[in-house]
Amino acid sequence: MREHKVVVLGGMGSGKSTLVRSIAAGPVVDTDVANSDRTGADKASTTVALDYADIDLPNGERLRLYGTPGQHRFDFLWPILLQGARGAVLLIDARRAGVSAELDTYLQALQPFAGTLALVVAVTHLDQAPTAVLDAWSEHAVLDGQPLPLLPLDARDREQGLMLMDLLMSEMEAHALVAAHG
Ligand SMILES: Nc1nc2c(ncn2[C@@H]2O[C@H](COP(=O)(O)OP(=O)(O)OP(=O)(O)O)[C@@H](O)[C@H]2O)c(=O)[nH]1
Ligand SMILES: [Mg+2]
Repeated sequence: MREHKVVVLGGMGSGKSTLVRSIAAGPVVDTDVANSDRTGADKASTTVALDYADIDLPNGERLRLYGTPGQHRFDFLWPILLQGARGAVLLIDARRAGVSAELDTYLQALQPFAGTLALVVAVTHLDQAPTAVLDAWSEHAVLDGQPLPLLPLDARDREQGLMLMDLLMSEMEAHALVAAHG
């Protein structure tokens, strides 16, 4: 069986823990505590170390899925969690002001991983952001000069989560081919 380590990145409240739980549909390790940072995101709990789930996909492959904490004081953790990962999902909350700038910041930070990491951008909370402009944001979804897939996602929806993982795995395969053959 093939195993893939996949990391979920993104700001506070973008839906990282929710996505891990939706896809797992079973036991999940989480480290959520009561959220005292209501300016960061107005929700009851926040992740302080990681989310983790082992997932057997319908296609017979196994995912080791890691969600990162979104609070900036934990930024030091995500390069650690990215070690050995070949795929990552970046969640962007459509309700935030300055989505394009947020994308630029994340992708700049991910630049050192570009050679080994396949990346997909998923925009969440679109139902709560009537003025969202996906096309404009897509133009910012570029890593190492290559356009990245950017798609809408409701992190609560298991089917959408599984489709996202499917897409990520084809990106990982394409990445591996390029790495092997130049
Ligand atoms: N309406 C709506 N709610 C969503 C969507 N995606 C996720 N949510 C909700 O938004 C919240 C996201 O919370 P978490 O999953 O804890 O977010 P997180 O990214 O893990 O946050 P931190 O751990 O604090 O960094 C949950 O209440 C989800 O149910 C969406 O597309 N639409
Ligand atoms: Mg979380």
